Amino acid sequence: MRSVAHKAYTGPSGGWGSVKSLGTILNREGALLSGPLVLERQNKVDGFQCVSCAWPKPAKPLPFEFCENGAKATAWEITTHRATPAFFQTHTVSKMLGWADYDLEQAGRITQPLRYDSASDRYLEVSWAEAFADIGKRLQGVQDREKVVFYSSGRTSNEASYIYGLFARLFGNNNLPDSSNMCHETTSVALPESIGVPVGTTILEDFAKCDCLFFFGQNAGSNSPRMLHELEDASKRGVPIISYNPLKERGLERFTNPQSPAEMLTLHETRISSQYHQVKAGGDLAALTGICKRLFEMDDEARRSGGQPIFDDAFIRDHTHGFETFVDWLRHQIWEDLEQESGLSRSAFAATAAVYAKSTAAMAIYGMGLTQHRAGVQTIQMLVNLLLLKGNIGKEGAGICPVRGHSNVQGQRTVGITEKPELVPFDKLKTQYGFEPPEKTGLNTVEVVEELLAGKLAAFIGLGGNFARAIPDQGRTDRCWGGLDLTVHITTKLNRSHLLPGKVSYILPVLGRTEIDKRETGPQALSMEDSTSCIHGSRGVRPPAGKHLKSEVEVVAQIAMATLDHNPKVPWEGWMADYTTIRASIGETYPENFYDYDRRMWEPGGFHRKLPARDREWKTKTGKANFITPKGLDEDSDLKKRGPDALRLITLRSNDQFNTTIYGYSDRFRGIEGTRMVVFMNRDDIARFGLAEGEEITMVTQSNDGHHREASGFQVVPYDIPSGCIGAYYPETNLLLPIGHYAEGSKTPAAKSIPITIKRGLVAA
Ligand SMILES: Nc1nc2c(c(=O)[nH]1)N[C@H]1C(S)=C(S)[C@@H](COP(=O)(O)OP(=O)(O)OC[C@H]3O[C@@H](n4cnc5c(=O)[nH]c(N)nc54)[C@H](O)[C@@H]3O)O[C@H]1N2
Ligand SMILES: Nc1nc2c(c(=O)[nH]1)N[C@H]1C(S)=C(S)[C@@H](COP(=O)(O)OP(=O)(O)OC[C@H]3O[C@@H](n4cnc5c(=O)[nH]c(N)nc54)[C@H](O)[C@@H]3O)O[C@H]1N2
Ligand SMILES: [Mo]
Repeated sequence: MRSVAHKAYTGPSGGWGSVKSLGTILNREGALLSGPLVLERQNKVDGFQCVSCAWPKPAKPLPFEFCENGAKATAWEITTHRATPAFFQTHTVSKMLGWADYDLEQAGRITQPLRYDSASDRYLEVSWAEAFADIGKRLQGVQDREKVVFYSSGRTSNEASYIYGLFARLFGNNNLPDSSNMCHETTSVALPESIGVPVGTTILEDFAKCDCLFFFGQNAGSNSPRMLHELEDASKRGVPIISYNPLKERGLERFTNPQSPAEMLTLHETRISSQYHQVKAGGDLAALTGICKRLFEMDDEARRSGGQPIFDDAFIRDHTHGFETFVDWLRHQIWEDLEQESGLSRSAFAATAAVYAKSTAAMAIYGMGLTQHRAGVQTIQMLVNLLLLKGNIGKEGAGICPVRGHSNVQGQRTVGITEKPELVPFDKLKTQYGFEPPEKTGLNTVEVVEELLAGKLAAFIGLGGNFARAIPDQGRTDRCWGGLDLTVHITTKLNRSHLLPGKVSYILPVLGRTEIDKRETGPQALSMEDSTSCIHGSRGVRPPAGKHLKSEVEVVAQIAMATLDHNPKVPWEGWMADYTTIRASIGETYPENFYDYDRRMWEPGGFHRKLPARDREWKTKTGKANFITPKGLDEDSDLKKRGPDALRLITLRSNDQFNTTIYGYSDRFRGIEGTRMVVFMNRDDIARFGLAEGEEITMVTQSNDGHHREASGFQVVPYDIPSGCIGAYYPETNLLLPIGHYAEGSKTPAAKSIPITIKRGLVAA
């Protein structure tokens, strides 16, 4: 076992630590030796879009427009390590199932298509032609078309996503779950009800114009580090940045710009947050209620004393609905309840309200700390309520800013990857392709897992991602994959999902986004949409990692052709030969957003998709922006019934991973080196349970669905986290997350509030 080394990190985010960490991975992956270093082409017009997060790429990029983690993601893809057929000859699947996630991906880029051979328990080389023909034949043979799942992870381009969604519908279902179901689906459900759009309303330029920033449950320092430049600029302008987060995250505290020689040499640090409130996990709904309630008091006092009202009366009158009901509900909330639920004092709400009251343009940024809770939808809607009180939607420098995860997760949704048929213009698909798309709502991620557990699925196709490792109840589901007739993984590197084969199983290796994708008509470009609804072109610049690799577009098209009856209206061959024709087809399906697509995607900074809420056009049922009054304040009322020993587990990312891809064992900002098997605990809780620092504990999930879930071997690390909350890394904790524990309304797994108890040692009672 790796030993824990916990030493509090005193440096800033960015800075020399960032340079050192990057050097280590570039070296290890051989990225410095394997031809031209491509980092200078990252996030540039005519270069490639970063494969890491979805933070926007500015029109006027820095000389090096990438961050430590974006560069790590590139190094990970351009690695010199290769997982060849000889590698798969050497290692059986059962043996590799025992390997750590890190070791699996360290095998390197997969070079040839592979098919599982159960007799030898190995993946063996197969030809592309054989693979496509067999997959097509087996899919054709599935009588009940509802039993096939077409998963995708949010890295896939708009072009591959569009044809993949169409393939599923031509095949006969809307089973298009995506990583977004585990991520910002809560946003996609909450925002349309509130403001009539499923995505954020801010653009990069708003940062320069805002005078107040809220930061709820997003860890910019690790997960969207390029945002630190915007935050640094805002901080230097004196903009207050108010953070709500149970953990003190270094990126939200202070930053040294690694791209500024002056800052690096003088060790200059910029403070990021001006207020930092360590809210209890799941306590944001109560905290936001407290802030709104205090604002209401202040507004009342101002009006009574003849001062300037705090609320934007004209905006509320002309643009919103539900204000009276909301205010009436606020009046009835009791301060003590709000304090108890949030773990914060009334003075914290007042401090936030005082700053907000004075602001003229405020932005609210948030991430998984809000979406992955049972009350996630209501919490996001409460954050919008706070903005609406002062007219902060559809105004320069203001708005709501969900920080998306994967680099094209938002774009996939825009071009049709969704299980919800009402989000896709079926009338357009009908005329374009001459077929009747299936009307029935497809399965989302949670529902796929439920069907998997019930033994009801026949086939699973994964366009990227690591579904089996990223989902809840990973332990229980591991045993079910073998029951499927077919599993197909379209991928770049080996991961755990590939080691859970169905009766017939394929691994199909594809080009990464950094690589040159040459077709009959020349090198091809792809496109992605960032967190601010800007669509960018992307062109690979490196030679492919192997001569047998195919593009995602080709793999999807070939499987579709092998599976579906010929339809002259669907130009699979043409799409494969020239991706501009896919963009033309996307433009036909979505003319409002994608006209002149091929030209506009190369505009510096990308082109903006139309967002009615930005222009104060409200596409909601009431025709207005809605104040939505929550049903209650509890994240998990059951937890109280479970007694004082029940804790709320937050599952987290380290600074050395991208989701289930583990780059290494160093979480510099949290002072963890050499291991990921740690549990962050408040010192009072450590004392209360009679534990010692470094002691190993077992976590046991508290659930009433009749299944026992436990995980052992987590070493106790004292940490600045509210009592009653503990933190541990994802995906090591996914076997503790029950499939039924998700956000109401969106079914996003509630990975930030798993009710658990702990036991000493390795064995749970
Ligand atoms: N380097 C790197 N970049 C990434 C990723 C990665 O793994 N590595 N993943 C990508 C993906 S897919 C996504 S979705 C994003 C994820 O990026 P984030 O949204 O930042 O996700 P997390 O790291 O899971 O945690 C979010 C933060 O929420 C806080 N938090 C937890 N519970 C609560 C709560 O109840 N209230 C509040 N206010 N805060 C809470 C945690 O302390 C943590 O700081 O990043 C993307 N970018
Ligand atoms: N407990 C807990 N669970 C969570 C979360 C959490 O915070 N806590 N977060 C959730 C979130 S926000 C997300 S987004 C999901 C992530 O779920 P996924 O998106 O399914 O998982 P990733 O780990 O991002 O997928 C990594 C794999 O993608 C493949 N890959 C990489 N690049 C490419 C490429 O260019 N093409 C193809 N075809 N494949 C490629 C590689 O094989 C790599 O192993 O996990 C969710 N699960
Ligand atoms: Mo995500």
